[in-house]
Amino acid sequence: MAEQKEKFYITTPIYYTNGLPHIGHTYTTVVADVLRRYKKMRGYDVVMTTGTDEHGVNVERAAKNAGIPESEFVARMADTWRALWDELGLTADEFVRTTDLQHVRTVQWLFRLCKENGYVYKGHYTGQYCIYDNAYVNDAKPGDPCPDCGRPTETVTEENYFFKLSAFQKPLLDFYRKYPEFIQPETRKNEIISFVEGGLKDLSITRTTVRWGIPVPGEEPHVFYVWFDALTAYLSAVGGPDYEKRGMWPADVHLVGKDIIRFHTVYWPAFLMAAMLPLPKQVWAHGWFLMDAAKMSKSKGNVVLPRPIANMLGMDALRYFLLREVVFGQDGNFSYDALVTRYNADLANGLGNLASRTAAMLEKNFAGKVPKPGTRLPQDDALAKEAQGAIGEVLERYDKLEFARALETIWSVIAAADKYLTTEQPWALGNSPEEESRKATILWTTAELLRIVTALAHPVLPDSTAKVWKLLGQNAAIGATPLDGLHWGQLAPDVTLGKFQALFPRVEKTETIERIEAMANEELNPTPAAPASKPAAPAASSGAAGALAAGPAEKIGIEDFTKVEMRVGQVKTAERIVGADKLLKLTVDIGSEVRQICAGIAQYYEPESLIGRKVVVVVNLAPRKLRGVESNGMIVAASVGPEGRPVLAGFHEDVEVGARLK
Ligand code: ME8
Repeated sequence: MAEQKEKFYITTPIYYTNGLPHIGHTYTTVVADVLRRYKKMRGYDVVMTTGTDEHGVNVERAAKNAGIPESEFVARMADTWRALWDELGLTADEFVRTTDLQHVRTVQWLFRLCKENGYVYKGHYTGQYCIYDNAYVNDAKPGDPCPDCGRPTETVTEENYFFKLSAFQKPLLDFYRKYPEFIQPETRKNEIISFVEGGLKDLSITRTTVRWGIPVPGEEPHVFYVWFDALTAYLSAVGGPDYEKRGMWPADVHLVGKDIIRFHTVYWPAFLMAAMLPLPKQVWAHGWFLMDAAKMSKSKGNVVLPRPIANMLGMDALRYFLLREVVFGQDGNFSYDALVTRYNADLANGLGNLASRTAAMLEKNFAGKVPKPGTRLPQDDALAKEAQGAIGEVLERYDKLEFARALETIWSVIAAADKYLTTEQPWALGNSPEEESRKATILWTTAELLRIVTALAHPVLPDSTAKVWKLLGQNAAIGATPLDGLHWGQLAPDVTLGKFQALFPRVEKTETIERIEAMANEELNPTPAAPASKPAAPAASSGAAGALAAGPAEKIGIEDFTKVEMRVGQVKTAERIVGADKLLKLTVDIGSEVRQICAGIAQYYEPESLIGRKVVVVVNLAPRKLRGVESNGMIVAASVGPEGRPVLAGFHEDVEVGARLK
């Protein structure tokens, strides 16, 4: 009889649908995917859930702005999120939407259980409310303005259902004590314990002022308020009221960012205790990826998108960077510079180089087959010992979600192999039987080491390790390789190697970053449709100077032309941007204001030569960031010659700064 596998249930937060996925959301989802792959390789029956949080005033508002019904708006957004995860290879087993019928039923069922057990009562909620935005303003005092529209808030009282959170202070503290591993990392645990020790207030869990939500049965117009609805998604994803049939609940780990830890470690266990349902085993709150030392947000214009990075360097590179760069649990800065540096150093030079060297040497010396090793020398044994020792260490680190350290260990084994090859110099050996035998031992040892690091790195680098696996002639799927059975010495001689496929070609940093940024800008501010209608005037901003399709552009009407607002500007200051060879940072007076604009002209214009010069500026272009520097507008230039040398547009007569071009 087949052995019953142990289950492992992982969740990511369900993400809000009023925005698009950025690197922060990608981070949590990547970690969930890594854990999912890892646990599978450890023999677990794994389910990973992600999804979308689709109710609330923000969605009501966004749908209204888009001029479509809420249901259509959220359906489109859910499709966008799901499609992006699929494109990035982050395929969850369950994708839960809070508008799914199963979820609606589960929320209503959980509410009924809490109510039947005496933990829900009707009361009145008083808060500051913005009648223009139809939203409560948390933490506002009477008279405070609405943070969104700035108009004064009003004090409003409405009937709500309340959850008796206050009754759970002691049960929660007892629970944290009994299960010390419930809140991770440790530092967050202390924070939550002192919050709960400070006393818990009952929680309003329904609203009558919100329309777009799950109705409280028989109690219309009450709808469930955000967290009672959202948290329940973890349960509805694996069966809802019938969770026992699926056998996945309770969750083994809820992965979340530190922003929402309180909801997961205080509200959620309290709701479940009230309903007498099993509690999740662990909540793991990681830190934030910051951009320019601030949390990413679309309104700040500092979001980093995953797709351009995946397109340029491959998704494996992004996964590796996210997990290797920052200790899981801590905050970290995102920088393209660091991303490309790691890519070249660790992936191109590290794993990629070891794989290609090994393949080339085996091809040349052993006709593309794994050789049979001869007599081992102490240095071969030492390397074997190091690789074997790493196996247990890496598994232990993955188990503790210490991804950076797991990768560090794997990469130290790769470094040891590089050193071994440099010392042993198999390429310098001749063709005598002794030397052939020595060569066979060295190359078998290297190939075996490569097999081990490949299996260990697979959860983080699924695509590239699958290629190395095939290269090593391993036919079984790498993802199904049991890590518990992995040990030194399993590489059978005589196996025919597969075809070598390049893994991580080295890239040039400046150019790569510029291309990633250009793709990101295009994704954030798409050029309006019509492929033939590339800008008619070559643009010197954003490093996109030149590169224009030469053919005739599609005709546009005057109304299209007048959409582009061009004005005479005068350059006030100009300087180079460190690390960006092609860009200059300018400040330009456009009459009404002085703008900062980046222009891709650094290779052709000395900054000093531009000061005082009158240029043509497209002033109504959405602001964007280039190499982390805000660019608010675009300078017009002709694109000359095959390399598209930018030549700035100018005037032969004196023109007034700020004059509009028509
Ligand atoms: O809070 N760095 O959804 P959300 C790291 N719908 N992680 C980040 C991040 C950053 N800069 N930005 C976002 C919600 N995240 C609720 C959740 S769950 C029942 C309901 C990740 O779209 C991180 O996991 O605002 C964070 O907790 C989550 O996205 C917030 O996603």
